[in-house]
Amino acid sequence: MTTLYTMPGTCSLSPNIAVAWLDAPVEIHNMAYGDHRKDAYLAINPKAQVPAVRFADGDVLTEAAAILAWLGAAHGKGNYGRDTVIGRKEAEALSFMTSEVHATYGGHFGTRNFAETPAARDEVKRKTYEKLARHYQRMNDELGANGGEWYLGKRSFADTFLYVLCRWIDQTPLSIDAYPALKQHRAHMEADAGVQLALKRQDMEPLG
Ligand SMILES: N[C@@H](CCC(=O)N[C@@H](CS)C(=O)NCC(=O)O)C(=O)O
Repeated sequence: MTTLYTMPGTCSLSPNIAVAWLDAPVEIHNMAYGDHRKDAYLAINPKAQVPAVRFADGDVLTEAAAILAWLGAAHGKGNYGRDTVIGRKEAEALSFMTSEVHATYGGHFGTRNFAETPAARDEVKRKTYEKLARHYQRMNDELGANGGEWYLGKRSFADTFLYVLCRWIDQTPLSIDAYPALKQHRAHMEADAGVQLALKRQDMEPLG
């Protein structure tokens, strides 16, 4: 059996939604927060991060964008080919969301990794939220320009990662209210049966 490892609240929700959308034969193993640092999981992913996929032969795939690319290729029934405009744009959007926006969240979730004194940490946070605001504005504008329903104008895995980012904003001083297209997208995602199933499998609730 192929297994996707997740933890509540984390970006692993993105491939979890993709599994639900594709009805892919992938078991969801939702760990309690902290289990990712225990030996059993470190043997699977020594980076101590989710998501990770373990295949029946023991091979392991990590990194959300790579897992989504594999899911589309293996289980997308021809709808997730990269050699199409949407396929190329999806790869671009997922790289941006994971390597730029998610990485910027390091200054919020892991401020201590960037500065030692309380004053320096405050500065890191201030700069982090300034940068995140620019990222959210960019994504809001992109979504709006593409019609407002799906990030790329048509449903893609970019929507699954965008939803994660639009949940995390509530943990920052920024507000989803400042980004009307993103706010509408978040509500739209929460009305989706696949998203609801993934949330349940990951022991999470819609934000409403
Ligand atoms: N570059 C990785 C980042 C994965 C990552 O940062 N995962 C977070 C959850 S969103 C994690 O597992 N953090 C471990 C922790 O909180 O200690 C990816 O895109 O998959």
